[in-house]
Amino acid sequence: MTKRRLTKQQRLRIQENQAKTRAQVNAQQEADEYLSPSDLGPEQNGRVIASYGKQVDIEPEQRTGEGIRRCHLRANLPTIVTGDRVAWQDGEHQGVVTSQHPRKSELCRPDNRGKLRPVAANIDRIIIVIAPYPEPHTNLINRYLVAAENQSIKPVIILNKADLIDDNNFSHLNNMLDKYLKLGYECFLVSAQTGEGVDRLEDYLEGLTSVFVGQSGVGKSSLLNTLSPEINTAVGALSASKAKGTHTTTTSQLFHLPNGGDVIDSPGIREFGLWHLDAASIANGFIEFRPFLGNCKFRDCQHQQEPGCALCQAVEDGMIEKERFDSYWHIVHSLEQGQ
Ligand SMILES: Nc1nc2c(ncn2[C@@H]2O[C@H](COP(=O)(O)OP(=O)(O)O)[C@@H](O)[C@H]2O)c(=O)[nH]1
Ligand SMILES: [Mg+2]
Ligand SMILES: [Zn+2]
Repeated sequence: MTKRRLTKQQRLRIQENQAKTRAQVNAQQEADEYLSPSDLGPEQNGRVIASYGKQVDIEPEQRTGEGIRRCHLRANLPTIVTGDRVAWQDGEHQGVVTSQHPRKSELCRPDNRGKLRPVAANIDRIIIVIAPYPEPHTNLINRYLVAAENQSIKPVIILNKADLIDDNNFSHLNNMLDKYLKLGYECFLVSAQTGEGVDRLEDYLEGLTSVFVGQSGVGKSSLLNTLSPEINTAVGALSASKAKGTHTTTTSQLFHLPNGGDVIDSPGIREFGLWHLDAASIANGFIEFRPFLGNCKFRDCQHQQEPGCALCQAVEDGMIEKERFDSYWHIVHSLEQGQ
């Protein structure tokens, strides 16, 4: 077959047609956007279960998994993210989000320029998953805790792979969890493999919106899969489409657990906690430091060996564990080195 070359005129006509099609699509979108309120259904409340930048999927309130509608966003709305509660109106082709309800909490991460941007909203718990293997590092756990505390979202520690606890690692893990329990953190023991503790975890998650974070290999995928098999399939597809650069990718998705409770998940959220924080925020994220912060002799105290440092004194008096104070320093230094 001979390859047909297009004349200049034919090429122009094709371009013209493409431009026309694009204009029609844009006009339809604009028409949708400027539908008068009378063309739209009554205002109702809903929750964003996926966000695609200029569009979102909304689930009507009280209708779990039903009546999900793609909506565009009225101009001048603040950034709308997965988990947001909004007012919206349904339309013929699409709905319209008309306002955002106040957020209870937000999970933010820095963008390319270092400015914090919300990636998910209205989260009740950050579930930090650890396991006997890969061995849990307290510095990493503390870093997740600090990140959660700075976003004012309650962190919980889950030790997964309980089936791998043996005589060799028992006392180390027990001591570690004991210290976190004494600081007031809730801890759970589960095994995604044997199902041990999973019922208790399901009960705990009921009525809450949670995110799961933690080092690679601790069993986040396995746990989420045990709780709701749809999550990993969807999140896997999400990261695959991101790798391909598909532009309809959502930043995160909200999933309902069969027994009640919601999980917001995305590859980006699983990495939460490894982002930059300044020294003051890090100190503030060590909850037992809080009563002493602001009591140092020098207002700009670096809590090193300055005279009159309230934190150093608290460590000396046994009010703050030396290990946590050292960990504070470790995190400050590692972040200074951009890690
Ligand atoms: N023994 C045991 N292995 C587990 C458990 N949960 C997950 N694993 C294994 O740990 C590895 C990492 O799990 P994965 O879910 O991919 O971890 P993720 O990187 O945190 O998502 C896999 O080989 C899992 O089969 C568990 O409760 N017990
Ligand atoms: Mg995984
Ligand atoms: Zn100080």
